[in-house]
Amino acid sequence: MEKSDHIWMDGKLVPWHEANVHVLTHTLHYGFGVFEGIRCYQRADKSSAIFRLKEHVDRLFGSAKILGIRVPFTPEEIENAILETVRANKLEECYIRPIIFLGDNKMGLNPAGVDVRVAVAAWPWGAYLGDDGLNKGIRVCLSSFTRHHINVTMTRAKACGYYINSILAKVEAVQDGYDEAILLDPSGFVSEGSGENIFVLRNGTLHTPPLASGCLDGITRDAVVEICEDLGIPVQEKQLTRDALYVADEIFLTGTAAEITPVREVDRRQIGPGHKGEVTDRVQKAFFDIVRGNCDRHTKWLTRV
Ligand code: PPE
Repeated sequence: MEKSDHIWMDGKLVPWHEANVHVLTHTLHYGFGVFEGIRCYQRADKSSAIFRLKEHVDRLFGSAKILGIRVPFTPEEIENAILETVRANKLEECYIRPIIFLGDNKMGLNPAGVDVRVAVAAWPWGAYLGDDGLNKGIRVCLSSFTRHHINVTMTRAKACGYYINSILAKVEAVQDGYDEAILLDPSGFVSEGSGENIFVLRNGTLHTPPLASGCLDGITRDAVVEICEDLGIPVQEKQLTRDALYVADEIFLTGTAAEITPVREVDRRQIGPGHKGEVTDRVQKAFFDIVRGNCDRHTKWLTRV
């Protein structure tokens, strides 16, 4: 990864190499922490803006609330910490990773009395599934791993430990020669990718699984729903079966890291034209026009650095 100069830790910026924790850090042992992934884009006028900063900070605090973690900062303080981190590192475009984790002053499953700590890192991160993936589409498989049940973990939270499931699915997919994994929910309906929500086009309508499938309440997913309203593309939340993916006209994945990534193949079956479809292309263009400032729609989604 491309390093930057400073990381914000517990209230102040420290040099990248000094942003360390003790080996008995509670979250390192049990995965009980929450995090976010946010992107900052350089705009046409050369300024930089963070995409949906407030929504990401809201979800971060929501995740902490779900897990019962009391954050020793206000959402405004964390928003400012994020802006300060991007500015201090002089990054025009970057990926931002805020994390709330439990410290090292007490071990054991009951987190009562353990220090709650917060860090914000930012570094340059290009296309998550490759430039080719973004332009031509990726190859995915249905995972042998099942996405979390909504009442085993609570899937509205973006919690550290939940990602064991995503990592297992991702590693299996890559080892089997695919770019990404799609996970089914415990009832066998499509949920999402290892780190992306999914949209499926069939006969002119885009479908995306409901949150009850255990997928993350994706902020890019939400943006796509609004973008499609602008474009006049109907979107419906719908339970989708595995074979609905096979006969889809187009499929794309959405996420902060993955942005809008077309899917050209599922389980060795070509999807639609076998490259980025027309609707996917329209949604992707509209998304990049908004984040890169080539249009004046949805400027409320952008926070100037
Ligand atoms: N589902 C999962 C499981 C997920 O991790 C993400 C984001 C999404 C959906 C899309 O959500 P949103 O970013 O709000 O549109 N995954 C983050 C972590 C990726 C990583 O490899 O780390 C991200 O995209 O930042």
